[in-house]
Amino acid sequence: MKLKIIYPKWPKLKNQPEFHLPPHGPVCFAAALPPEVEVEFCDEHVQDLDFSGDPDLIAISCMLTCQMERGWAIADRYRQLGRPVIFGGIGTMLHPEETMPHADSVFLGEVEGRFGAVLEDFRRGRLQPIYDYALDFPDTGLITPARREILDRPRYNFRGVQMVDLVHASRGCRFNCFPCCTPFLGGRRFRPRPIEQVVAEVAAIDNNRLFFVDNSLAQDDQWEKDLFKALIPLKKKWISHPIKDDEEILDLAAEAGCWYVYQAIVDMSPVIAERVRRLKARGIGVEGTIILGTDEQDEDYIRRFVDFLLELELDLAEFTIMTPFPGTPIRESLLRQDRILHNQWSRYTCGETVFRPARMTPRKLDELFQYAWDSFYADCSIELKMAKLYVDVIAREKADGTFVRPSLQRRQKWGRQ
Ligand code: B12
Ligand code: SF4
Repeated sequence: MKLKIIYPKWPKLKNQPEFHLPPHGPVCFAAALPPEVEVEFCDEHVQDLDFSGDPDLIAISCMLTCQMERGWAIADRYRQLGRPVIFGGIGTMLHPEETMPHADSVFLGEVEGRFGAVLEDFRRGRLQPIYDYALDFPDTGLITPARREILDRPRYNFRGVQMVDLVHASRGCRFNCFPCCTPFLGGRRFRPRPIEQVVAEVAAIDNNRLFFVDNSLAQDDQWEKDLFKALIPLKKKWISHPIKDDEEILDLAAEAGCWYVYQAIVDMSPVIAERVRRLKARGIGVEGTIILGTDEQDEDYIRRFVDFLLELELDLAEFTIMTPFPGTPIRESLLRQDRILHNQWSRYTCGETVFRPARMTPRKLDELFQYAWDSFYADCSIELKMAKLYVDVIAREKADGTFVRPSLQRRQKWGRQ
């Protein structure tokens, strides 16, 4: 049986240089397929989608809300060509009713241990319109290493430098932050994978630089310490979402190769400033993720916030506009207050205002968003700041003997001259 997996293109934030990370949902989905399934993959960000060929089933994997409209258009075209289509992934879980008219089947939830039965239904001509496992989470021990070999990996580079490979050590999140749909999707319970399985997967990835896409590693102190201790011998360098702000855990993270973290900067408090200082004191870089447009922010606040961020000496800052995605607490609240301007999903990119802010007009928030990007990078461009992070990691790799020259890396890994 031939299955074609497609990752539709989404609109990128215009303030960031365009680079593409390898998608993680499709390669995890592929890993859960029975071995007899022949898999073809197209990531529209780096490959042209070819509608010819004779796949038996089209599987569309969507992660973002702003990806859905492209996913639906692709599905419509394939169905006109007589090819059946199934949808899955995070975006699909957030937009199931709207997806159903474009699909033969919609799969909601995590796929491990579940997809064999779906394929059996397909073979018998009994594919169900919906498979709803959204609140029924599989045992994380069933997660097998992602099938990264289906990616056209040389295409994931930024100006010749290979991008990080994505991996995850856990699912779910104990917290319920206002702009986030993760607890709605993955549940309010922390679900770690067995550490030995994570370490085996990480060790086998032929890339020294990784991104742990876990929601937040700061969920269970003992697990976090055990994970970092187990990673130390591998000498990998990695990026992650927040880690626990605890002296012992931070020391272990640094020793385990933590390169930089995405740290939400939610206010101008000394607590945040100290947290950033503790990370940087250990050589861990910090990319601040900053949401603009919350109800307490007015124009003056945002301008002072940008000054505060500059004083923090963050390595990078990513500004986004608060966006009421389905499944988030903030959407519920804005809906109750009738403050959502529209549901044109391809505009839900976090790069434009789609709601009525409390203390300014939508247009003013768009202007301040641009002001924040421009001011933060006025003295040093984002490209240069990114390059500095790479210079830093290369220095560390040279120090511990794990550095591979990019040209050599390409020859060794992909057999190209
Ligand atoms: C990795 C990631 C990214 C990467 C994506 C890299 C890439 N090439 O795709 C990067 C860093 C680029 C990214 C960017 C953004 N992201 Co993001 N990201 C994530 C993150 C952390 C992990 C997603 C993931 O890989 N999960 C692990 C995989 C294994 O799970 P999965 O995809 O669900 O796949 C499983 C199943 O769904 C199923 N499955 C998957 N595909 C299919 C297909 C079929 C047919 C079937 C049957 C099953 C199936 O199988 C898998 C195994 O069970 C999530 C948060 C989270 N933890 O989910 C946010 C998340 C998806 N991102 C989010 C957001 C908001 C963004 C941004 C828009 C804003 C921002 N800066 O954060 C930007 C994009 C800005 C822009 N317009 O340019 C939101 C989604 C909001 C939304 N509704 O659109 C999330 C949920 C985080 C949140 N805070 O709420 N992100
Ligand atoms: S923002 Fe991070 S910590 Fe908060 S609910 Fe989302 S995943 Fe969990």
